[in-house]
Amino acid sequence: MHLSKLFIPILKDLPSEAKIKSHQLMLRTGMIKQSAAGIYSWLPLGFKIMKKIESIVREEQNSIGAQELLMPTIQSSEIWKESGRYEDYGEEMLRIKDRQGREMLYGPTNEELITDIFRTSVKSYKSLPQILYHIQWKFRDEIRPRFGVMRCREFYMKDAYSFDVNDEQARNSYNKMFYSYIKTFNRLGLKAIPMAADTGPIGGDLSHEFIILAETGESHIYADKSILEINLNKYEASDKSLEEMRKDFSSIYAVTDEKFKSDEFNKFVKKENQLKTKGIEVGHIFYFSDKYSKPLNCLIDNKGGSKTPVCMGSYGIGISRLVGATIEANYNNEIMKWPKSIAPFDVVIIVNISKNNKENLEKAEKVYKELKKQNIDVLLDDVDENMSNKFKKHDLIGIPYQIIIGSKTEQNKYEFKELKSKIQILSLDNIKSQLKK
Ligand code: P5A
Repeated sequence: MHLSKLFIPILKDLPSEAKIKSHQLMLRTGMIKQSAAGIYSWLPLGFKIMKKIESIVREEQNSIGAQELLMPTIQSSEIWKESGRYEDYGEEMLRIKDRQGREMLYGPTNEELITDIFRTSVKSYKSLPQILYHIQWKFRDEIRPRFGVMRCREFYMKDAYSFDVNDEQARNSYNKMFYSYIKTFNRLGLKAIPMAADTGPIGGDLSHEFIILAETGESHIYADKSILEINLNKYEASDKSLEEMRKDFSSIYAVTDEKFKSDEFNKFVKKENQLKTKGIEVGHIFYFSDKYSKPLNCLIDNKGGSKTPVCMGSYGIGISRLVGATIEANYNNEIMKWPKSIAPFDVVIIVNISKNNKENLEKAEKVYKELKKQNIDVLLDDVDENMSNKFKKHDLIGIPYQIIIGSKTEQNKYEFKELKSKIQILSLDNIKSQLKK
């Protein structure tokens, strides 16, 4: 890609409506554009990053055997009346009437709809366990949408639903998802802490929020630092080992402000181990057994021949929120550096073309072609602009590696830099192998 041809509407000034750094950066680098309060268009740069996050989430869901499907955004109110949540959900639910006067809604979540799909198809314990998921837009008419994509009204979520024959197996599904969440966030370059949580309008008695540390987060968190040290490699994929893992996490003090009591904190956590900071909820998982299957009559034949409501859990990841959360975790001192797994490009060639320097541009095009041949996703900054502006701009766009082609470069050597580190002078082969690594 050539930057001169890309649709990246960069803003010169800090947008005044944005209060936190992720919101500022996303507007400045043209990742999103607000279309109404809490509703955004995703422009090419932001969209590309969100899609990369989505693919990692999808790969990890598939790897635990979850099956992808796609449910619509608009739902009928009937099933919500069956579950009893139509009234309970209150003003956060966007209610719509179609031309026949039927009550519809823009789904804030999909427990009812997936239960309806499941109840008409699966009848026997023999086909369980199953996990189904989709990645789809949700709408919640938040009273105060703010902080850009962090708390918006329309947002993109991965939501999965597990179906099991009994409580014990349902807890195994819960643990499997718990494990896969920690792995997913690691791959996104984030350290997420699972914390026991309240269940709110989703319901149930077992629930964890996955929170990443960030000063600008909306949740206050209180934890024992040792929770950051738990090594996942210790655990195997067996039910027993995953139960152990969840217990190990749960045995270490980690709560958000809803559950915080200072006397308990001081009793259970040594002074030097106390971690008091803020965080962002990027995922939330729930086990609620028959809360939906019972009223919606989603029954399965169990081994003994009788019918029982299927045991269910639901598991969410805020994919659009993760774009902002990753920025909060990685943007410091006017420099953003995307984790390599989700960076918008692998590397940018920054070329000095002031005074119409044709020689530099030709050199840059050659390097560009070489890297493309190696399947490296490269951006060529061929915009006619002075170098100091270019550097400032790329500090914000956050592509993790830069090749700088300016007056200083000697024959067949290039300035190569990883963001936030020193420049190296390297041959193109050397650069290629570093990027490949
Ligand atoms: C779990 C999946 C649920 O909705 N039902 C299906 C359950 N859980 S949740 O905690 O309410 O949401 C899951 C994740 O979605 C993100 N999220 C949001 N992102 C941006 N703006 C919002 N207004 C918003 N609300 C929820 C969060 O990451 C949350 O963990």
